[in-house]
Amino acid sequence: EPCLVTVGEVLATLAAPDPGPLALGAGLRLGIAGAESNVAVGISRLGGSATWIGRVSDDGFGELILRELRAEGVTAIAVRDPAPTSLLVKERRTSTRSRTRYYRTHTAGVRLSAQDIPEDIVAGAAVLHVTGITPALGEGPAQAVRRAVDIAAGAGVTVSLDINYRSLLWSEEDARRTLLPLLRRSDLVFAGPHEARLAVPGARDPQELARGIRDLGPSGAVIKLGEEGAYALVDDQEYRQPAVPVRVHDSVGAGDAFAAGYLAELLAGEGPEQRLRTAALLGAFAVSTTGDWEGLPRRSELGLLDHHDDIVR
Ligand code: KDG
Repeated sequence: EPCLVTVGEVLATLAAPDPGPLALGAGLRLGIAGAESNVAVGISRLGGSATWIGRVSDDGFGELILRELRAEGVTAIAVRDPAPTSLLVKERRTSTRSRTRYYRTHTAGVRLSAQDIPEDIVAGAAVLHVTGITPALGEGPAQAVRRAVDIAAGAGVTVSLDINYRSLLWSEEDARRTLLPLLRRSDLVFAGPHEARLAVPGARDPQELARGIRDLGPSGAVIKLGEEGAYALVDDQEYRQPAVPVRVHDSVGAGDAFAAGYLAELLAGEGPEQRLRTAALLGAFAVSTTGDWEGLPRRSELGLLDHHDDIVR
């Protein structure tokens, strides 16, 4: 069975369910999230096979992470580490404005190193998916991602990169310097327009951005345009995918969901049109539900957003 392998960090999330300042003693809901594990869960929900590689603390949050991944059918190849789990705190400052903060120094996930990457697992995958978040976590995680890409490229495994720029983690200059060499060795790149401009500074529109990425090496470039859908250039063919209209509830995780939909269909042997349709649907599920991955659909639920009535009876 074709499998996707991904490398990254899973964090424990502490999210305020109600709007208002944390300083007033908000209640916090405990969960887990991570760009790469979000993708793995999305693929697994759609019936695909996904393996996540990373470091997991031996604390209670680490146990939660392993239980959740197992419950979602994701194979976790976890190096256990005595350091604590990283935290992502989500404050809902007002009903429409959220603020996030990372507590991510000296934690297990950021101690990931190149030795943690099992060669046989990566070389045996159909797709290796990485994001620009993990290389931002430090030299060890950056080397781990480079090692995974080295193994995959050497074994003819399709390499997928979501640029996923996080300004809280590093500067655009540092991101460009670290991610460009990875991008050049990728087969497929996902990026928003701003992220794509890190690699193709002069480009003005999605077409130019995608062509610019293609000219750096990848045969597939998918530019995510939010409410305007997506523009893709795959093997020199252009594709335009409209977004699925939904009421936005929590937009975090939309990009990961989009990548999961695209990659699940790639694993299933579908062409770019079907990949982009499922990608747009998963993005819509992610933004119209709470949490990064919790609301993602099973295959049998993909038609749910086609219903025009609010309640399916
Ligand atoms: O893409 C969503 C991620 O931002 C979130 O799950 C946490 O991986 C994460 C990060 O480092 O921002």
